[in-house]
Amino acid sequence: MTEQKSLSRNETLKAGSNFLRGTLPEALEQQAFGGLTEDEGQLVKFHGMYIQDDRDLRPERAKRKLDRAYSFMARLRIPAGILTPRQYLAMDQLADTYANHTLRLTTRQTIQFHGVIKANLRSSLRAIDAALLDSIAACGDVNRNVMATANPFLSRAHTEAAEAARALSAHFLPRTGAWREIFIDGAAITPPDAGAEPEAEPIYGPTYLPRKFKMTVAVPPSNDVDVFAHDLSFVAIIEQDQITGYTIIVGGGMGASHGEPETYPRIGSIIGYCPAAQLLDVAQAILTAQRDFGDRSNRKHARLKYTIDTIGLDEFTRIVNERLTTKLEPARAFTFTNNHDTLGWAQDHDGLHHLTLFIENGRIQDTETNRLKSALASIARLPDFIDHGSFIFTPNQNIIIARISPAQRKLIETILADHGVTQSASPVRSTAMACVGLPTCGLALAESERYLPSLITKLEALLSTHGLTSEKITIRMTGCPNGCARPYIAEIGLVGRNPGRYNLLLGGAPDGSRLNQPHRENATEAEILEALDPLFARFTAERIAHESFGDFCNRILN
Ligand code: SRM
Ligand code: SF4
Repeated sequence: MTEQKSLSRNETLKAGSNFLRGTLPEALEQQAFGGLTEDEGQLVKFHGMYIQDDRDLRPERAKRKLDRAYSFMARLRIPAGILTPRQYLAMDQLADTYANHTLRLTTRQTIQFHGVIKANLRSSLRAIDAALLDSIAACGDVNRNVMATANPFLSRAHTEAAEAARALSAHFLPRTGAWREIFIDGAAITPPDAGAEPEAEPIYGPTYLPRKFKMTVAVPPSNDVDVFAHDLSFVAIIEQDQITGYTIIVGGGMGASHGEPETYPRIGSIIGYCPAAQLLDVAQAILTAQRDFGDRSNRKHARLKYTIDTIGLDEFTRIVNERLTTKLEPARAFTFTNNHDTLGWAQDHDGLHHLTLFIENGRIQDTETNRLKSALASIARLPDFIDHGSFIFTPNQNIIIARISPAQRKLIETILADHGVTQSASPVRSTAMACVGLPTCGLALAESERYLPSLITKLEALLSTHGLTSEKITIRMTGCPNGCARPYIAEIGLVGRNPGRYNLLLGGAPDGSRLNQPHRENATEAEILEALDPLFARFTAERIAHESFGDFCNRILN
């Protein structure tokens, strides 16, 4: 007899929430309290928002017996990361009017706003809606923002990949009207008319998925989306610049908890190939298999990676095939060269120019010396560009200013230079990523975004002493083991353990296809540099031709 486990609290919450409404409408009316209850905090995620507080202010406020300094983080849903300049300008404006004057590009090709107080939440969402954007399903137990290899304008295959990402996003969008009702219309929720069609979620059902679900579409040879880190990835198989089908990867995931070996990062497994026309059917078969077989009793064991490891990859593939009219074919081969962005200028077949601009850890803001936010807004407003250009967010937290006419290329360079925006980061800095971490992330154990730049400066100096200045080594840092900057597939991964201390992991592949391995635990900055110094020396002396640092570490340490 199989053991009957009790459902996790979130399952009961979802089931009783009237399709994700719960008490959110009432909560938004209560302005005296800037936060939400625990249950409301869980539900609001499905609508793309998190309740947070400024952790820098916690000690002082606690001393003064004040509530935490609550505010919301709002995350947009932007499949394939593409905005028009007008949409970008609306979001730039929103950051100033309702948020903390910054836009935060994420590792999933979208934007987050931080510091939105409850009184401004509806106005912010209405500004997002007016720009024909939304935050539906940007968080929560649903299909999240779908990524595609950046820049649909580079080739026909790239365009098709972005279209595939949009189709997947639309197909798996929750059908509940809760987002519009609560945040846009702001109407009090009334019970449905007796005669009205009852609301339904045809794909998800009333309890949605056991946990978040993430999809990507990749166009080789770029693995910028990191196909092996997500629940479901489609790798384009291309013939004559057209996507004919996809090799399918399932069960990747990064999240883990310190000291809990039953939680772990996992590299996705290849399970087959499907023709391009079968994309949505295959995605639905896989997502619904996870819906039906995922663990709904333990949220720490509820991602697809655990479902697959529990029932076995062959059995999972059998379940998926059972749900398809045409079975998966054997996987087709693909090759990735790297998982980072190629910064700088590129030209497309129409003679238009594209600038991939490095944004350190994805934070778009103005500082005294670098007025990046103003520069991007000025570029967005340029005549002609405003009507024909695009902004594309990359999975590596950078931005592509796309479809620039040859006449405007020089002008854009001048605008950037006049605003102090440098385009020359060192190789190691330009491929590095840090998650948000402190002060907004409630789960951070150590600094991340605010600290990585200064550590990179020290690593640049160290690399220079070993003659490795031009070496591209992927470094990714997170403030906790949840893995938001995908650190477990970096050549050098740094995972926050305690304030000022990180686990150092080494040996990821430069194309993102291999997990790195623990090298030092709970290390201070000095210990991290001390551990890397002799390895850089050995790398210089002992590397095999063209060997990357990640491959070298994997060879000598494991
Ligand atoms: Fe993440 C939770 C930020 C990409 C794995 N992530 C969070 C929260 C919402 C903290 C929370 O739950 O209270 C963070 C908000 C911080 C803040 O103040 O903004 C947060 N995650 C981010 C972003 C903004 C990091 C960044 O610097 O770009 C990324 C937003 C992506 C997006 O636009 O949707 C982000 N998170 C990721 C990724 C990478 C990816 O998706 O490609 C991962 C690893 C891949 C994966 O899912 O396995 C990731 N985030 C997590 C987890 C661990 C999930 C797990 O399976 O254990 C959590 C914690 C959780 O869900 O319980 C988490
Ligand atoms: Fe927060 Fe941890 Fe994600 Fe960083 S990795 S944003 S600290 S949850």
